[in-house]
Amino acid sequence: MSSRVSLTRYLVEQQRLHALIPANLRLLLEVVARACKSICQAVNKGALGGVLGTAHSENVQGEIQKQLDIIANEVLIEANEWGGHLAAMASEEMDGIYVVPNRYPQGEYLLLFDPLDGSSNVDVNVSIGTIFSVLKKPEGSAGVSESDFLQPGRQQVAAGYCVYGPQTTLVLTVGDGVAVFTLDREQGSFTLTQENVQIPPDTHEFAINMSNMRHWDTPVKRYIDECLAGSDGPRGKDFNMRWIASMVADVHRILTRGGVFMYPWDKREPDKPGKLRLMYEANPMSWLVEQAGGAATDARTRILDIVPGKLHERVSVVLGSKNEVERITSYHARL
Ligand code: AHM
Ligand code: MG
Repeated sequence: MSSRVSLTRYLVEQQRLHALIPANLRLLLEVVARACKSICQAVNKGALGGVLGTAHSENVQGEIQKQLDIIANEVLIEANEWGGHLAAMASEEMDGIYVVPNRYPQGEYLLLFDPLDGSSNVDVNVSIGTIFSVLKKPEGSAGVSESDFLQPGRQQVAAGYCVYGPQTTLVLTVGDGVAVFTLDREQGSFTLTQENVQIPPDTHEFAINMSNMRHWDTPVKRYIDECLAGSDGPRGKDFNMRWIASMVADVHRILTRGGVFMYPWDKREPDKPGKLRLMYEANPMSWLVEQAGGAATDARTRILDIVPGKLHERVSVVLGSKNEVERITSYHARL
């Protein structure tokens, strides 16, 4: 058992080796992990906890909130507000930023999260998860405001997700590769189960919501048509398709065995750049994927270079195995 590495030990040793995890960032990551354990318990109770179903409210994006969306959001806020490591938080489930109350010390970090991604899957018992991104509050700014959050994803200092599936798995990067921790339910602790995750550059698996096909832009349709043509088509090989409708679960599969995930702009809502949110969905996932040797673009440019204009900004997403992402991006460039 002595060879088991807990999340705490991993963070301490990474700081010793690479100096990327100062004490307050370690505290932040441990608190987020603890909050994920609480969310996991609420998710696991399901109908027994009386937590399934809608909350009969809408979030700022006009989406119907599930009871578990609200519970997960509260768990993350309550866990993080008192530690002195944060200046403010932002969430898919809150209109504006949540500034750490005056009764607690203010820290130097900003935390963004999607408390329960894929929550349309909650009631049907399919994997869902929590996505998070950590930024540093810009130096010299007095107080904290929404504009402090509007930094490109390449400035993240930590990012990760926790997937609540057959196993509960926390996946983390601080800019030195991707590490995976599995929740040991008996011990109640996250244990390191994989380091240096690598996404193979080539794949024969794609993930997209095919029901939107008639709304896609020409390059997206071309790419998928070529995949579907299989060994008889220009790609000369057969492709497989997966779509879980939980970004965490789809990205976790890609980190595990490769693949490409797309949620592109489409003609249903032409004024919106895409469905997924840049700051607490696309940015953390893009950094994880890049850290694992993959690539992530909005079909034209690197997602991590996009400077957000607002907190809940949406973006088109293409991420995963590098050669496929580059191919899809090049199809768009030729337009
Ligand atoms: P959510 O954050 O409200 O759960 O929405 C994001 C989810 C992603 O996890 C997933 O990739 C996508 O929405 C699925 O969308 P669709 O139902 O259009 O297939
Ligand atoms: Mg989401």
